[in-house]
Order: sequence, then C-alpha cells, then structure tokens
Amino acid sequence: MKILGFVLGLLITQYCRAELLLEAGFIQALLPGQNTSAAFFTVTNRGETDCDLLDARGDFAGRTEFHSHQHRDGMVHMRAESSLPVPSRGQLVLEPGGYHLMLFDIDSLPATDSMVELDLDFGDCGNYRLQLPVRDRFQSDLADKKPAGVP
Ligand SMILES: [Cu+2]
Repeated sequence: MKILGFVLGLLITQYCRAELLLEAGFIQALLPGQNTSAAFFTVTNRGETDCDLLDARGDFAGRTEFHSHQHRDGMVHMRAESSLPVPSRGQLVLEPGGYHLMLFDIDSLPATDSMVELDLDFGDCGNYRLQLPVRDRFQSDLADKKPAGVP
C-alpha cells in the first residue's frame, strides 16, 4: 500500500507540474465602426513549472497580440509582448489597465453576454480552450455621451 501510494504520488507530481487553471474574464464588445477588441482572463499555475502563454487564437479574429501597459512620463503606452509569464505557484492576470490580449480584424462578435472561444497555447505546459462572455464595458459611458436627440 505504501509503495502504491509512493508511485501514485510520483505520477501525480509528474502530471500536475504544469497544472493551469483558467478563469474567464470577458471580451470587449465591438464599438461601432471598430474591428479591434481586447480580452481579459486569469491563469493560475498550481504546478512547479514556470509557464508562458505563447499564443492565443479565436476563429473570429484575424490576428492577436499580447499587450502590456507602461506608465512613462505621465503617459500610458501599450507595448506588444511576445509572450506572457505564468510563474509556478503564481498567476497571470489580464485586466483593463494591465496585460491584455488584443484581437484584430474581427468581422463580427456575437451579441453581448454570448460566449466566444479562445485557444491558448502554453507550449510545454499545454493547450487550453477558454470561453469568454462578450461584455459591453463602455455601454454606460456611451449613454452619457450620447448627443441630444439620439434615442
Ligand atoms: Cu492593447
């Protein structure tokens, strides 16, 4: 029994080394006349191996980029990153104002609250599929700025 437990323990450590937990955030609904959006989500690495998010794809987008926000000279700049780190026993958080996934050349997105799928490539740490809801984050902003006379 003891030996079996030891062997099982070894197997579990082996397969759980890069155990990633994905948590959906949202994908930004398209603004009128735009074909670019941003996606946000969290990856928790419960394993012993450092991982990197190398690529992300969605059928609905022609091209994607990882971006970070840099504060420089009192201004915020977006910088393209070739990959994003998911440290062992740590988290990668994509959130507004921080890391995010930019999606370009989008023909259309499903209606607000519908789900879209992203395929995430973590290299040796595996491939994962994530479902994200479409959210209209700027809806209230737009309502405030709506010109008079527009319903
Ligand atoms: Cu960006």
